Amino acid sequence: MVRGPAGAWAALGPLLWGCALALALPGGMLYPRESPSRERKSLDGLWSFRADFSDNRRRGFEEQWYRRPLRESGPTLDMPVPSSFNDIGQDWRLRHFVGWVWYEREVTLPERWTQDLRTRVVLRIGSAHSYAIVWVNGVDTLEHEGGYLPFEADISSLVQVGPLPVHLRITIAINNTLTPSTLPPGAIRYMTDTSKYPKGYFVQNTDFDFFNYAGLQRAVLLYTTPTSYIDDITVTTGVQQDSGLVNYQVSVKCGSQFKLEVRLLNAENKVVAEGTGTQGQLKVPGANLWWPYLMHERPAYLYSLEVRLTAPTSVGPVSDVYTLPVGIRTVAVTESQFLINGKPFYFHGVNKHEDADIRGKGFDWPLLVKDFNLLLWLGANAFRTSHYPYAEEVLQMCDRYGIVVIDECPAVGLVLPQHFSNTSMNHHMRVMEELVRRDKNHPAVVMWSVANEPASYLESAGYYFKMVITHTKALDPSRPVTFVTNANYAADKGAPYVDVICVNSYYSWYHDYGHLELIQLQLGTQFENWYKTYHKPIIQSEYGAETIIGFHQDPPLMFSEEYQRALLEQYHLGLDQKRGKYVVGELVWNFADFMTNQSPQRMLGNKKGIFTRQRQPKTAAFLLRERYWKIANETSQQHGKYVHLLSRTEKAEHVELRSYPTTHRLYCYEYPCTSARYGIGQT
Ligand code: GCB
Repeated sequence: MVRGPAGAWAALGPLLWGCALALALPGGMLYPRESPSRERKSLDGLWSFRADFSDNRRRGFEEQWYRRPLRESGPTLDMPVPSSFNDIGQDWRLRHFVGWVWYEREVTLPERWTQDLRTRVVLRIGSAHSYAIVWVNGVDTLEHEGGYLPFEADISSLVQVGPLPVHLRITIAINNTLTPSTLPPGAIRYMTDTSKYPKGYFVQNTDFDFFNYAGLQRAVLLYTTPTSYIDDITVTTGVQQDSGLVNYQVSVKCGSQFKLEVRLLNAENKVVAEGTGTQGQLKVPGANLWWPYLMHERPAYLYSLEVRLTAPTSVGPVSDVYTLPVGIRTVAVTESQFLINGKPFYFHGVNKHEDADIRGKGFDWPLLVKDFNLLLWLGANAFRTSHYPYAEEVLQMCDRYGIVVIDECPAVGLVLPQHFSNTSMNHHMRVMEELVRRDKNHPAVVMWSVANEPASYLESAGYYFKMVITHTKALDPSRPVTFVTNANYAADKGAPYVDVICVNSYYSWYHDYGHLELIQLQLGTQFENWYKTYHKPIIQSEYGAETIIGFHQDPPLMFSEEYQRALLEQYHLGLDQKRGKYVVGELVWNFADFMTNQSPQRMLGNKKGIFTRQRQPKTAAFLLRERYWKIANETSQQHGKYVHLLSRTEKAEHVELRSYPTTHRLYCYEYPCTSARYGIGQT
């Protein structure tokens, strides 16, 4: 849906997104879940690994390393999966390596998987940054371009080959080279001055501010389905009076004879609605809606959609069962509001990165749970997946905890005219197809972001973003679409096509350094200019200051904790003047310090986190915590009930809290006390 002129938009009032999705990709990409008909075998753990340090980086292909075990073609390293390979070893050449790296793992399959011809065996790779080729027992099986989305192949014909136990050798070659048409883009630069550089010396240049970690950074697994199977499910939801509506569309891979049954179960496992056939609408009277964290006393309510396919096949009847978590909620945008379930929603949250010591961008459960505990502690209700799609498990956590997501594709660093070529655009659209296909069913995802800080003032960017955004809306008419801009409001060629203006600014940081007193004025001007031009809701999608934990300076100086705090405070004063008018959110840059390329501007990475890379709070974290709980208290449906935790004793049955506006005694009925687990009583 492309938005018309602001006037016409205003006349239409809030628009609910809610039609069915139309995906261009041939198959589905359901998250591999176990069910009575589906099994999983994790391939996480140690893989054999080798980086191809040959001059042309092609020795692996020339010597066909995939034809036999990797150890036979040379020395290998142990490499943990999931993990980025960069920070694991002691070899600096590996940390900065650009080119092909080779992973290999041998697996023995359960006998049933190889003998039962009604079983389909699938190899699924959560992500491989950035281009990957996969061989199974030396057979070229799969290729994928793009570093942050899953891909998979049906390998049944390779494993169902006879009566013997089947050992699989999975070889994956991954190339982290970025080109002008990859997302993100980059370029290899050969240094030809032989007085300074050895022959053939090259570097990879990028225009984004995070380290280009690479490797098998997410789960790799094998899973099974029956040969007749549920290929994809698409759910959109709506609300009609007090009933929830769940529209479903199921695609199956099987013959023309099949039965499809659909049941919706509530959180107590009771069936609340049933249907048959590949599409339909389930009506749930008195539905519990999916509400964001702190917006409702029961946030993040999830139903389960159980889909059962039964089909006759040549080897007897098979049935396939897949259960999808479903949150019933609506999303809408007016000219000044972002509505969830028809109520104004204010994004008070963070921008994140997938980033940590040692593992780089490797998925890690302890880190993920820690991050969510910090988000809950902070009173954050939202984040943006800056600047690429995050692991699927992250979005599942958001669904479960009610953390609202702006889901961003890896289009960051599009700053040159060639980044807006037709080749780039086609790839960009393809990535949006893969992203929407993967994340369309997450209630937490409320908006797509197609890019971060592109050179949207370029003439070619207008057509480019018109096409990419129109395509994304066609893929998913149920959600608004944006991109995050730092262009001048009068010059931005992409802004006419977005539903929400997301604007980044770094007043008193990248300009007028040290002049905190200018922030309110400059921020006010920024908001007014954007609003008077577009009459669309605005999110301050980045703001922040580089801060070294433990650096103190009062009066505040740049890089000290006091300066970060003071800068944030000035932004907050500016935000408060427009909050409730047309500014609908604020996302601080950044949740935690993160690694970047080395440069004189970055001291062991970007230090704008309110937490360190090790997730310890800087002074600013406490400031934001005060603010977010206060905003939650003012804006939630439980007006006045949310409280800000001031202290707690370790084994507290109750904890003393200050609420806004009164003091409450909070009873923690589950330890540890997270805000979601408090019962509130008035003192
Ligand atoms: C930005 C970018 C982000 C950077 C940040 C910074 O505008 O979107 O990727 O890390 O500024 O700290 O400079």
